[in-house]
Amino acid sequence: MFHKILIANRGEIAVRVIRACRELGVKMVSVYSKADRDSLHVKLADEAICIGEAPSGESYLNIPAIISAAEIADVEAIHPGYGFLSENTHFAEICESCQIKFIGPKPESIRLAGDKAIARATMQKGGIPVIPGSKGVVGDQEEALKIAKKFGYPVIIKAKAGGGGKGMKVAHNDGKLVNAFLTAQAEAEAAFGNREVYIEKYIKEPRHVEFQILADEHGNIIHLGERDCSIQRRHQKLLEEAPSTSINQKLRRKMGEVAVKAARLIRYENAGTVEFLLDEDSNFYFMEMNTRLQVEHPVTEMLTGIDMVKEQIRIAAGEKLQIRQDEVKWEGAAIECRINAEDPDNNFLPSPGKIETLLLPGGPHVRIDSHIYPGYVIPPYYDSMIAKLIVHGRDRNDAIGIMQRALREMEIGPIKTTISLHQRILNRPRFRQGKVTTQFIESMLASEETQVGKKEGE
Ligand code: MV4
Repeated sequence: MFHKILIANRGEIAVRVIRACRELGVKMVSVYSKADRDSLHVKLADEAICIGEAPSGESYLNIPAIISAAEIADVEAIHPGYGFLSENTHFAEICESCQIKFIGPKPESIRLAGDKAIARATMQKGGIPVIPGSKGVVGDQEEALKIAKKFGYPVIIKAKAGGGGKGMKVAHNDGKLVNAFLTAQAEAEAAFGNREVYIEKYIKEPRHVEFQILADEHGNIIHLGERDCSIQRRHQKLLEEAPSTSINQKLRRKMGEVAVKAARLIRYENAGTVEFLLDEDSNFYFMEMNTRLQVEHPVTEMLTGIDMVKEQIRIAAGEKLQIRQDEVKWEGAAIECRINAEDPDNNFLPSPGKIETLLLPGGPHVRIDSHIYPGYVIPPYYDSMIAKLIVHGRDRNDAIGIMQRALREMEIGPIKTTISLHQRILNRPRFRQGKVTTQFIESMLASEETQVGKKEGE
């Protein structure tokens, strides 16, 4: 096992990794920007090193500063958390060349998964179901029209270097396609410095079901089941749950096997997630592979009892997986609500500032992963997520009841948060029925607008 590792992140995930290190008896070093001096990840770590100014480009994305900190602190490994440098092939390579273990997959796996068109082609060649569409990059509008004719409208144009929904365009007919195609190329160029795009058949109202993978460096790969992440707004997940209401045990087994096979195809190591789209007829298609620990990993931890961050560190230290696939057991249901410092009643406007009131829920089956404390000032420079509230119940209804109780106990002020939004989600009949698709939030917000309009006599 490692003696000391560096955590190249901030906020709740840095705290989460510190906790795993502490329990493993591994010393840990935090890095922080000048805006994060008073952060919990600075207080809780064995050592902390300032790496730069507040903007993440000068700190949490500053590779020379992070590598210097790693050298000075004499660590053996770096945990990148999620976001920032966690899926940066170049960073993983630099760690390797400095003989610092990157706690994650090999650079080549990050590169293969990061290029969405290559990932798709690799999976298709390996027999993984992918959404019907172009073989690879579509070069011009004539080719785009041909592809659309072949697969039928609607189609979706996606950036090769994209992911997370950036630079996607849907087209419903030939007339709209050309403009959508050119716009997608221009947006891809602006966002990723790469104008290459590919085309797929558009799946209406899909569900987002992702499988958690663990892979050691000895060729053992297992899956820890799925998470349903359909409840998102503008590609930002808000609430995640497991098990998914849209798959049964038979489909779970099938999709799990496919996810493991997908991981094997890119020689995957460490923790990763295989994202699928599920259509109305329960057809599933590979969408993307995320080569990092995800925000919503606690949902899986609650169901399986496996500490995924400890597993990540053990794997990176060269240990073999201790759990076989047939030993993975899922119990009950878990839900995670992301508490963001945003105003859900004002277009999700960020709401940074000082936390004056803080009442956190507790009691049976309630978990909070957070870096906030009374008096903490949420800086305006970073992601607005300030806490994750995770509950575990005997079944889905039980979990919903516990979550409602926990949300009621929770008080954060005077800043605005998404607590009230989650209460609204949990009260929706469609949510109760488990009828969740990626359109859920949009339709909920739209129908609430009409309700308000009626009440106010508009
Ligand atoms: C799609 C799709 C429908 N059809 N691809 C969004 C994020 C990126 N990973 C891919 N995404 C989608 N790809 C086809 N062929 C719908 C989405 C999509 C979506 C997917 C998962 C979760 C939420 C979403 C919200 C809108 C669109």
